[in-house]
Amino acid sequence: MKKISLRGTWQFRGLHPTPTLPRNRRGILHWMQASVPGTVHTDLMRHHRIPNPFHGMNETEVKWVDDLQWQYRKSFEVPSSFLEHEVIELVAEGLDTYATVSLNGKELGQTANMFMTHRFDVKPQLQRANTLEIVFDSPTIRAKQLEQQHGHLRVALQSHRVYVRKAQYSFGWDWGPQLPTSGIWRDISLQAYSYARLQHPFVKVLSVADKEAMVELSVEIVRCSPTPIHVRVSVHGHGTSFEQTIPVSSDRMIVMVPIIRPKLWWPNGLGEPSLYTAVFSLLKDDEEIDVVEVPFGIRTVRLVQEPDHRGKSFVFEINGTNVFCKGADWIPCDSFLPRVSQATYKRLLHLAHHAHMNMLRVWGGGIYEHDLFYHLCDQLGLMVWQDFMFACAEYPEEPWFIQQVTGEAEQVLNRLRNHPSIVLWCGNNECEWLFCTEQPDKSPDDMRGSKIFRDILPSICETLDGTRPYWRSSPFGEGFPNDESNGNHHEWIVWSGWKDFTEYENNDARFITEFGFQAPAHRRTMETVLPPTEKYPQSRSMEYHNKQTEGMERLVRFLARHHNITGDFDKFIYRSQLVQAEALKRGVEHWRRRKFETGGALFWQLNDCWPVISWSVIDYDLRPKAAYYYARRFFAPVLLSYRRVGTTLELWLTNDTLHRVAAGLHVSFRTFWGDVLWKKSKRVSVAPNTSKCVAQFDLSPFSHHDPAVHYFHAQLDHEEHACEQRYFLLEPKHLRLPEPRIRSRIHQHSPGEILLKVSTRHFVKDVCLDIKRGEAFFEDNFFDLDPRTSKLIRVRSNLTPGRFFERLTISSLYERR
Ligand code: BMA
Repeated sequence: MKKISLRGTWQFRGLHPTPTLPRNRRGILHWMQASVPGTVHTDLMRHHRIPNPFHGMNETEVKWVDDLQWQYRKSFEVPSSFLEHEVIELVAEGLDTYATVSLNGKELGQTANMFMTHRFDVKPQLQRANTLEIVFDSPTIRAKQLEQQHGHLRVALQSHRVYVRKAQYSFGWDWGPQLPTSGIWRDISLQAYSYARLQHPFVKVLSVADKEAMVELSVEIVRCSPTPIHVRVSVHGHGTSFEQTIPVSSDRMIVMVPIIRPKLWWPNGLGEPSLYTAVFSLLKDDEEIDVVEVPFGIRTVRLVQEPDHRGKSFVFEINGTNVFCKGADWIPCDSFLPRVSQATYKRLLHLAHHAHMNMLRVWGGGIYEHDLFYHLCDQLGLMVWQDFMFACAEYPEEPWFIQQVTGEAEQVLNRLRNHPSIVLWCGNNECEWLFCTEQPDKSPDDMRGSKIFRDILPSICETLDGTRPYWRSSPFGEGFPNDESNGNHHEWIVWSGWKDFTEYENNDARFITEFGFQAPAHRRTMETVLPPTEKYPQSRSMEYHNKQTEGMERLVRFLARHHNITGDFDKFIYRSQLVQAEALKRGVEHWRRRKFETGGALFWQLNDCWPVISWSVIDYDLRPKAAYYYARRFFAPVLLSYRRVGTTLELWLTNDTLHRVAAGLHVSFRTFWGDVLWKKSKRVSVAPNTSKCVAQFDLSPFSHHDPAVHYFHAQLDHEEHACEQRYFLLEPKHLRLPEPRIRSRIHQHSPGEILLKVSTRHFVKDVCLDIKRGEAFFEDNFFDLDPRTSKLIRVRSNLTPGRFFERLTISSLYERR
């Protein structure tokens, strides 16, 4: 197969001015240079025809953009040899969304689904010199027309969005701006072949045992001539080397391949995510005319739902082992998708891996992610809970819509089913839950669109995959969709329902796919979008960068509950981040103690699509918030945690490893100045993959000590999984912390890496390392330091040690009284 890329420089212009087009913007009706893949908004920004919509409140000023029609065109030449192929197609991997595609003045077709790849036959039209033209209709106007025609459905946020097969968050979400884009958002090329091409390769693992795994390899052959051809199939990796060549006699070819002593794919923390490679080659007289390479993994997945005293369990079993799922929800990385770089995917997923996560949920209001996302998840052992792209609404059931959804789902399955990381297909985000909350007397089946999630999607998953479970919605279960006794659960009483995070400890749900707490982005990230006079907590622009109704009010309420309120910008950000961090910690520690009564805890949300105050733990500029570093500790394979029951303090040890953990546990009661008033040590031991209470003691004897200056400290002495945990008797705002005297020095350095040593005389809480300018990634941060201790922190930075040290700032929680 031959390919000519059509990426790069195009031209674009607006068509048919609408009343909303500002007078001084009429210049956009003339041709300008465009960049493909791209969006209208990013092209307009490059020409200074719109301001950066992320900045200040500019979002409101670019509203006219999505009311217009936009025309894109590219002129190009193709070599005559290319024209000789029997089949020539234009392959658009992503058109956002309502596009009319024409080549040399002849219409090739129209599209209405940004999630699909579109192929157009261009053989009759293609010449040496060509002009390709794509006109995009306004997604907003088209959607509103459809809504008028077919009726208003129950929808959270903008109701017309459900009529468009377009990323739903682009119409605005409670963490994202309203920027419905248009454009050629993924790759576009001409593809030509003679004889045949390959499509839809599938490596299906049929059985797995220690001695042998049986794998079925199949591929479809699209033929355009009867010339004899062959397919060569090979499999490599971990000592396996298989190859077979067979003549093509039908449009689908299947080979069974036994893999001896298979190296299994394991989630992060439980083993290596081993991968094999399958290669399918199409041969005509020994010449390779097409080839596809498929990395794959060998693993089993089962969603265990067994009746028990409380309802039904909800546990992922991978390779026969129950796995407690730890991770977060994933949203699109930008409002303008084509500018998300490979580096961004790598960075975010490596951060998730570094924080001991083993599962991410690709949330249904975004996109089916790029191949790179899934490849990285495969390589890093990050399991993926994959939603189909429907969120918080009823959806149309008209045949034209069902047809769109069917085509889309088939493509998704064909593209993604080879990834071992994907462990579950899920129908949608919160559709049934919202429906049943608003109408308690109705069942999920009464919801418009329910047949998509109940019948259509599961049957496509079964036909085209059949190797992993399908789940109707997140959340879903028997009875009420968000029931705690069975199925999965979203916990939003806390935060959105105004309840404080202590409430998590009363939630005994079986698998948590969402719960969360907001915090602002890093100061420097926020500053990129705040006008110079608005760098204070409650400025208009700052509040504008929180898309939840009463988001700022909640931030202030929970800040006041745990910390001293402050109008200082830095302190406000720092302390709100600490509240978020503590909130997630409380939730996860509780659910991990319940392992496997609860089968997993994924917090809302990992990342952001613009600089914002949101539930994310890594901001738009990829700077981790305090909660990220807390996550790295509360997701660690071995976790110590406290549980307070009346006046008893329990210490729990949660062991996610597949080995018994036996170690010394040392607990003490001390002052912030280092005096130890009481201590106790004992040997504790926890069986593999379990959690248990390993110590408990009565708090009453300690009650005569000043709670503002004393704390409990527990430490597990273990070679590989040492960990510690502190218990404070008061909220942070009421602690009387000593004035910090933190010392730091560079312990060691090598190119790109600095080892920083920080030490303290007195107790310091939530030490925050930062730099004023440039970039540095601190492998650990937002940690406590006990009196007379020090800590080594690895820092990745390209700054020279001198520069780094000059710019280093160290703060901690302390208020002069
Ligand atoms: C859930 C999610 C999202 C939302 C988040 C925060 O409802 O599924 O729709 O952004 O909570 O409110």
